Amino acid sequence: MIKKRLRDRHSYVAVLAFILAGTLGAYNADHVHGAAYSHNQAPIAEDQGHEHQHEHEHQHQHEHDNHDAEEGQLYAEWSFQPNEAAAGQAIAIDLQIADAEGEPLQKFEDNHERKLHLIIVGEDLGYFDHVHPEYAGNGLFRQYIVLPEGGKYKLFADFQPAGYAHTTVSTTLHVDGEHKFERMIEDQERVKTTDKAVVELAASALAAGQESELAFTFRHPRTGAALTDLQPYLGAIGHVVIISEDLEQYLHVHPVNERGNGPEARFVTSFPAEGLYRIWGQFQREGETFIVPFTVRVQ
Ligand SMILES: [Cu+2]
Repeated sequence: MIKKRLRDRHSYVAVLAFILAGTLGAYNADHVHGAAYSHNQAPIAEDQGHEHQHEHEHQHQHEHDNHDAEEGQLYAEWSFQPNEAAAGQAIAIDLQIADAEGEPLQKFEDNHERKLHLIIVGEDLGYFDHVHPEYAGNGLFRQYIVLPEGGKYKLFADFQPAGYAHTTVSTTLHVDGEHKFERMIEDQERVKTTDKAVVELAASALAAGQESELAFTFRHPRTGAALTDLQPYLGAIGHVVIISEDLEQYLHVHPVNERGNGPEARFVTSFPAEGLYRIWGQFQREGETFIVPFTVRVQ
């Protein structure tokens, strides 16, 4: 068993990969090339993104959870079918979550209308997807995905079992197929255009360890008028996911002004280390969600 530690602000939660006896047969060592065994390498990202929001809204609950989590250990096992994943083919992702004794956890708190958020990114952070696996009961979440290209992907799942701290686990998935790696470059202009909105990002204090505010402003793609018709997506004006170029840092941030409709959505977070980061903002308008990626350098 491989043991890694999750560092939360108030607590340490050990996350261990555990292997269900019944699934051992599926993970033949000859197939390590595929997705198998990626549950053995589950580095845990610090879970800073949620904290700001919780500080404002759920402080008592959060402290209580952290207290409980001090004794709490989680086991998280990822598995994939088929073992040798290929571009363009359906892949079943299972994530089994259990307690320190290996008993499946039963109850998960809703966080922004979902029990578990799964983010899938390509190694060069070009590909991004945000999905919500179905809870099958007994601590098991399942998601089917089709990845368009080959290469290395990183998966981050964040969730909060009842009585535990908010937790992020991650793994790596290798997919057969062609892919051209494109190195990220910092945006010179922080303006992105989609068919739903022109989105401008203003970021203050892009310095490691400091509180940074990310303010997104929305204008109509044709008229340029300030938009005030953003719709709530998963219970908030928007959702922001931030991942470092080295894929080590994962932040899932919720807005300061949860209930707004535009023209601005503000988020507060803290980048844990310097370097390049990609920031994806997800918003909804006219019944459709849209995603805007930005690349910033943190000093
Ligand atoms: Cu989500």
